[in-house]
Amino acid sequence: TAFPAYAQQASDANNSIQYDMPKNFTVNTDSFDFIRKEVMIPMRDGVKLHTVILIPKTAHNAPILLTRTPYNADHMTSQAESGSMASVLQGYDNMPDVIKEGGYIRVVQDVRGKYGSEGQYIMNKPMRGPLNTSQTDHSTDTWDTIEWLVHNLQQSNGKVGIIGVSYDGYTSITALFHPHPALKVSVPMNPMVDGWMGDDWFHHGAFREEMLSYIYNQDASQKNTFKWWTNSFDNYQLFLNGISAGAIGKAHGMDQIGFFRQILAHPAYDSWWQTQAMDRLFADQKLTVPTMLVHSLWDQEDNYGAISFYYTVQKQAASNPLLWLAVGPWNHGGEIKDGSTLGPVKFHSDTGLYFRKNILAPFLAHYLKDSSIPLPAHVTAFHTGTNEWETAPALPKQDCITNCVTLHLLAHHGLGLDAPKGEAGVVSYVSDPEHPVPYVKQPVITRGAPNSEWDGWLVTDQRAASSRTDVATFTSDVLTKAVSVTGQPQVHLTATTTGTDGDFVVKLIDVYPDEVPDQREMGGYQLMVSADILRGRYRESFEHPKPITPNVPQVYQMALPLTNHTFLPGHRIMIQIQSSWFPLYDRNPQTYVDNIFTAPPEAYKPTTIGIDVAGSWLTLHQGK
Ligand code: PG9
Repeated sequence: TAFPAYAQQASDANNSIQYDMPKNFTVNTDSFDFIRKEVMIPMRDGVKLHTVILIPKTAHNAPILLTRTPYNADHMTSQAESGSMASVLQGYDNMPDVIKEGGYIRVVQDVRGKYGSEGQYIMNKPMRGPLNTSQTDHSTDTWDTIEWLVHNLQQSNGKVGIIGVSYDGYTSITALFHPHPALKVSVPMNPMVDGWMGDDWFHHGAFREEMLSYIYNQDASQKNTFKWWTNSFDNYQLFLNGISAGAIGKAHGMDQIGFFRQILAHPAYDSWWQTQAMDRLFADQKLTVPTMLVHSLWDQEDNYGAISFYYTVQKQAASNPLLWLAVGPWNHGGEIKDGSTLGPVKFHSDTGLYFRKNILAPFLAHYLKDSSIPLPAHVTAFHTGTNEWETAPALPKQDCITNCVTLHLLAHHGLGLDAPKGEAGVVSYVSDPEHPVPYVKQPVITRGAPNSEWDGWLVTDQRAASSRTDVATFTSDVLTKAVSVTGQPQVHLTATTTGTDGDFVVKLIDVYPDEVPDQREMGGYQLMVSADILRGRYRESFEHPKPITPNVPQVYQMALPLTNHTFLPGHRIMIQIQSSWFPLYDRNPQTYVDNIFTAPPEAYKPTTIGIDVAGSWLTLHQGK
């Protein structure tokens, strides 16, 4: 026979049948430009973590780029049927241009309990402390992994960088707690930092119902075998029919999932959430590893974390020499892709490539390869509207004291840049939970499913909302000169409601001229540049919710996500206010109940909202 060894391996001694599959197939990698290894790295408690290592065949004295992920290390390192490292490393967390050109050894590890790793998965595993009295957390797992890598990869120079988007940005932050000495750099990109305050699970107390499918897929099984199902093509209908997020989760059997049960038990910002918010936890740590945070201006998932973590570290020292920030006009993780456009918005250059080539690559190379390579500026941010990169030694302070731009709401739906001239007035609308304001046009298709608008919804045209009677709009005159703003818009809203609870969504919008000759489809476009939601019961305390007294004016304050934008001459500035953003956020019944996750159908009642314009404004820093 032609292949006696294989034939023997694949046959059964007890009969004459020849089987097809060898016991261990060996890939012929002669023509590959890398060596692939799969190892089970032991942690201090004996649990072994599945780790994929790609080593360029030319590697000698090469640094290591590590990612720790719940998203399948095998899949993330085999994106193409190819023997080229740059081809197999496409996609999530992988910047093949940076990795290949830099000659890095690429290491991707499954976190505990996901895919090939042993142990138990916990969605947001608390760091060791009151909520985790075991001997391990993500920081110890990173430490143990780095210890193994630097002792077992002879081709390495003993220097490790950790990098990743979102969840893997969160694990890059956990690596900064008691870091291994070989960890020379961390790059948390769009990291999940505080799941209650402004990242994946809630924003200021409003629950992100669209994330139920994510929790189901990630947490029902180790290898995401069970996929979220729905009998409604339109999530708007699914979540409307299901009443509360708690009831919908239960109807999907999600009360079997520990993280879902925790969410139901912790609707407010209690110590359970506070003691796992990475920014709060890091407040009493010291940044000892050079770190570059990466933030996207239109991040549909984690538009809070990077900036909040940045300010936490900045508070420890006036200008921290080990802290960098890169901000670009991307969606969640968009910095690793072509960043020339986002939806219909054009930036006139590939901002993703610019970031990787001019900011990320030299930063990594400086600390991992050659300290003579110049470092980028501590803050590099893309300015939208004018479409230019800007650099600065630090971000402006969160609150604006001097050189501020204040946008005042005016009666009759106006918006003024100057202090209102004693103009009092109330703008009212009816918020009906039976007809909540959709966050994208229907049908609302599940995140990740074909034709879902999820990835780009923050740049969708807001005209669909401003034409509704339950969205209050305030619009400036046509601008005769540019208005440049930067920072986190600070919202100060004074409003009444006829209910005892209610949500307030505030959106800052750039209204394009009626005609845009070089891009006609942008004529009159309403581009949201920053927006967020506040659940009214938390207006005085995130930890201790309180009913609203009907018909008595109350102040609602929140900081919106970072913007860095110029409203150009010929454009108008708009603020939209509404009381639902559905089904991105679960509906507020508008009648105070102890736990909205279990609100009964009869609690959902229409209310009339009155915005007191004299007591309502939004403040930003003046931009460059
Ligand atoms: N935004 C996703 C996530 C991060 C952390 C926790 C849960 C979800 C992600 O893209 O990884």
